Amino acid sequence: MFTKILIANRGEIACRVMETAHRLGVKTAAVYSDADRAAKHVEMADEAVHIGPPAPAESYLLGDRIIEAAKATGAQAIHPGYGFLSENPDFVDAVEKAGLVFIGPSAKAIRAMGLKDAAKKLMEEAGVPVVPGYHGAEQGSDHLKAEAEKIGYPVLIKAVAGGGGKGMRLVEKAGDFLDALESAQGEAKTAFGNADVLIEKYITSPRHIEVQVFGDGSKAVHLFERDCSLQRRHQKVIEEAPAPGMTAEMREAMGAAGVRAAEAIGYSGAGTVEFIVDGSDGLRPDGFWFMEMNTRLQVEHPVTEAITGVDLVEWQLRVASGEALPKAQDDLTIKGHSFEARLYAEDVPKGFLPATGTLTHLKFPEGARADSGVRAGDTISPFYDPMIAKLVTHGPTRAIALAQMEQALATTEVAGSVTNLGFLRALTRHEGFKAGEVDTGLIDRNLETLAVDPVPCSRARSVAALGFAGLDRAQGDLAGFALWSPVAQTIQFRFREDEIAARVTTLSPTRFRVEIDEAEHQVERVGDGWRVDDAKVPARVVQLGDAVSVFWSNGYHFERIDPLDRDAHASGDGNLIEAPMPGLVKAVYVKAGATVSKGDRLAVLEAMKMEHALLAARDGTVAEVLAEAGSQVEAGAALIRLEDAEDAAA
Ligand code: MV4
Repeated sequence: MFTKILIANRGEIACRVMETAHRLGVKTAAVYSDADRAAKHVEMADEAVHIGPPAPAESYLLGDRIIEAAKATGAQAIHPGYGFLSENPDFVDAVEKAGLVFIGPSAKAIRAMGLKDAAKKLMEEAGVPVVPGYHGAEQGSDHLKAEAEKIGYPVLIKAVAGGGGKGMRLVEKAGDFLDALESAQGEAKTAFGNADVLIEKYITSPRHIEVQVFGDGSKAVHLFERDCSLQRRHQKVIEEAPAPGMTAEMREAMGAAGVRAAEAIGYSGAGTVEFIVDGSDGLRPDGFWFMEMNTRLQVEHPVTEAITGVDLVEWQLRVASGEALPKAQDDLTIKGHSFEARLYAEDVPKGFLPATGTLTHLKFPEGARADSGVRAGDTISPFYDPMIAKLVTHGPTRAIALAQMEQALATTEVAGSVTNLGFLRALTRHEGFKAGEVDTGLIDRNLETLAVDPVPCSRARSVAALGFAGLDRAQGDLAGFALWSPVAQTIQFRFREDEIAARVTTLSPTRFRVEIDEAEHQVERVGDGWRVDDAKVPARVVQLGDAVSVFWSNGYHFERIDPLDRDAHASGDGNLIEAPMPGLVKAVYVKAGATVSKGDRLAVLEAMKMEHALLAARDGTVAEVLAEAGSQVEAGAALIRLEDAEDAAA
């Protein structure tokens, strides 16, 4: 076994790898960017090396820097995690050239799976079922069209260098083929520098089922399947293992195909063979086809760990250091069912916009595994994936594991950023999902009901009012005396745009009457919990500065209204141009003193791979430019301040 490894990654996966390394007595070295100086993965590591500015291209993607860091710390091996350099064969070559071990497959195995057409051909030769279609070298449009004809419409055109749906076009009929081909080739050329495509029969109701494999460089075993069909725009949302509806026969066939795929390329370490499955008519042993192989440890590996009892990172370290595969196929069995939900800082009602913010309060549930790279007080920055945690449950049956997940989500507490918790919880309550009817279209078909953020009822608002009044916890003896008299106070606060006024009357040190909106509630503090109108309720109050969060199945976040501040708030006259989302300021077109008219372009923000023009909301004069081109800004950051032309003149 290694004595020290370097983890070429950040966030939850860096922490996950270190946890196992430390358990095995292996020392760890972390790398970090400027944005991660105080990050959890740096704190957890035995030592840490600074590698550059926040942008991944200047830090976590700098292979040579990272190899230098490994040598400087005396690490013998590098664990790449997922993303960043994990599937870069040139990095693997460089690691080995430096005399270090890459904890993962060979560069050759990664290259073999890099291009879809070559991978498909290889898999076909290895006896792995592939989607019927054309994946040859001849790329003339007439030839491709004839091949599409042979396959039969509808067909799917895919970029051979593609991934994640890029360069993919669905063609329903022959008349649309040439236009779709041209557009797919154009996108592929721009995105990957390679315009080649392949053509496949279109599977109309696909499920995504993947097989976890593990190789020693010649032999491989599989650790059964995961179902990752609950996706949105190719982003996985909830994964599970095993796959609902899987039969013993089909599992046997898919597992064997996964092992053949891994052995065909001399695979070493943890890998995943992705299959597309036709879910239109139940699962059949002849109804699955190879899509691609991911030559890394995947985000969703914990569900496999839960049902097999195997620590996949432990296996990675043992096999990379020269040990044999820890278990034979016959020694691997499935126990129970597991779900993973990906908790993100994102604004679901605004179209799943990535969010940023400082997590002023963070509490993970009991009874679930939480893999996280952040702690309370940490910031979700715009530089990296905004994942807060992966929550994983494991129960004896699918229904129990899903109920555990619903409970885990209902008792997860996050303040300081919007999250997808409500969306995840709505999914766990969806009848179709509960019945195991998973497919890749489920989320889009139900988006309207899944993506609404719940609004707190007057009972939750009453509890919030007590939080603002400081009555959510026991008062000191002296204060307690004063509160015995039935004093009343009025408290004003806000839920988003909604202004709330509550009248709180203290009936005893622990009992209150709250008049709020059109309602009146009796609220009583009982130990750490609450009774509202004589029913015990699972509410928790967290007060942070001028904010109160009530966690009651969902998290509701309220702000105090400062009466002195009201006027400033009320005058929303468009004086301040703010960043509508986190992003990069691409250009600023005005200087202080400039006269602008309503609708003028003042600046451009690049976010989510698109450019957003920021316009003047009214006529005026630029009082202040607060951002410069090239700077990274958070949502809500003030960029430009306007003032009335008269004010400026005065
Ligand atoms: C397909 C398909 C239907 N038929 N191939 C999407 C991403 C890329 N890895 C492959 N993808 C698909 N390939 C054929 N022949 C449907 C998809 C697809 C999909 C696949 C898995 C999970 C989610 C998906 C969402 C939309 C489309």
